[in-house]
Amino acid sequence: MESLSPERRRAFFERDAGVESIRGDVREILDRVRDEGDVALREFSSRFDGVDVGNIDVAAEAERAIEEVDGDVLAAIRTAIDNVETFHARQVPDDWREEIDGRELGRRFRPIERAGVYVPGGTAAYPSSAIMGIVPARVAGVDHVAVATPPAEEMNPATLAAIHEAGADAVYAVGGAQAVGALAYGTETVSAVQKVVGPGNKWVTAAKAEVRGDVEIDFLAGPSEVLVVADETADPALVAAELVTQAEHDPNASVVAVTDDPDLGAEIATEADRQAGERTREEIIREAFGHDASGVVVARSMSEATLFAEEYAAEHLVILADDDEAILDRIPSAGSAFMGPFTPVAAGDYASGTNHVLPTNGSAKLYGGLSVDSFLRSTTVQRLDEESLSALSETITTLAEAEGLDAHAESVRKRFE
Ligand code: HSO
Ligand code: ZN
Repeated sequence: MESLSPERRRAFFERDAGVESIRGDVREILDRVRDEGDVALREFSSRFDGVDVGNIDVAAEAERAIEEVDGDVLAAIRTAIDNVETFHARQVPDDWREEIDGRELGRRFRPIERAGVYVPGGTAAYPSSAIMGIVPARVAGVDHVAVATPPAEEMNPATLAAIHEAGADAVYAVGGAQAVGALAYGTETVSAVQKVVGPGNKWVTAAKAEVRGDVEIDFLAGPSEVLVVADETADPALVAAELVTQAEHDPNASVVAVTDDPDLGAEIATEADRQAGERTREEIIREAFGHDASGVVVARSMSEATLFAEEYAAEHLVILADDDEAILDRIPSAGSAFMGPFTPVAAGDYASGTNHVLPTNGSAKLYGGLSVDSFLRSTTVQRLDEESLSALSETITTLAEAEGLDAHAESVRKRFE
């Protein structure tokens, strides 16, 4: 990739979608929510969302939305919930106990008790994100699932209906950093949770980074990203469609195609520009295309393209290439992989069953997407008998004495007095 300057490499691989530079402002918002509760939520909703919020608790409105929402939309919501439930039910681990060298050892899984799900709003409505956050929590068995979503004069009935249908226990009209603060610290109306999950814009993402430590979070799921790895067999129109799709989410989205074929690269760029002009959210798409962490990269070989993809660690990895499984094998770091010409990211965004809450900004190097595991903790369990403890006593007492901890050694010896 001779054409990639060091600055461009940094833009791709150290992208942060504007999150770091707003951490200080976000901290101030969070502190005010912690100190002033509902008063601060109302003030921020009026300042940032332009809404004078009546009830912060909108559970009743969510229930009513079932009647108001279009029948087709409600049916699609229910199909998506079913598919997401089926896929996530496969993830529930069984408790186990096994005899290992005479010792009974095992692992037990239990849900956390209280989870908070952020459902984005803003320039688009996100009923699908409600499904992706709430369903895995419920499948895991979380007792209390609270949802926060931005307020509006008229809240989106599809989002509210999805929140209700997916099975939330509490619904609050609050968005942005202040919503994360409310879920993390609690207010008069919002009761605090143990873990805050969900995707969001840079404000929500920066807020999650700030509250991490006070509460658990899933991971940073900021503005959308897609990386398409394409060889000369790829249809440039499909590659471009994937770029345009994630770009329409957010001006801070990062959308990249990498290929070893310079002609294909040029066609993708032309086609993406053409398709952008056909979309209703053209302005957002062009802004996302315009920053340094988006673009078409021409590699010298597919193996170089694959190395680029691994280093990039995309939220969404699309592979449109002859040898797609071999390429995937060489890219351990990706939130979700979309294989072949009939697998648009939109399938996973809405309805195939996989989760669309995925790690961004390269955190796919460390994390997988939201799953049932995100809402579980585990306990190891053991039971030894006289024989199995005796077989280990020498090892334990030797190590205990090497650490200078003779009470540890003695606790073993006592069993055999
Ligand atoms: N692509 C987004 C999820 C989404 N797409 C919601 C459509 N609606 C997550 O990265
Ligand atoms: Zn999407």
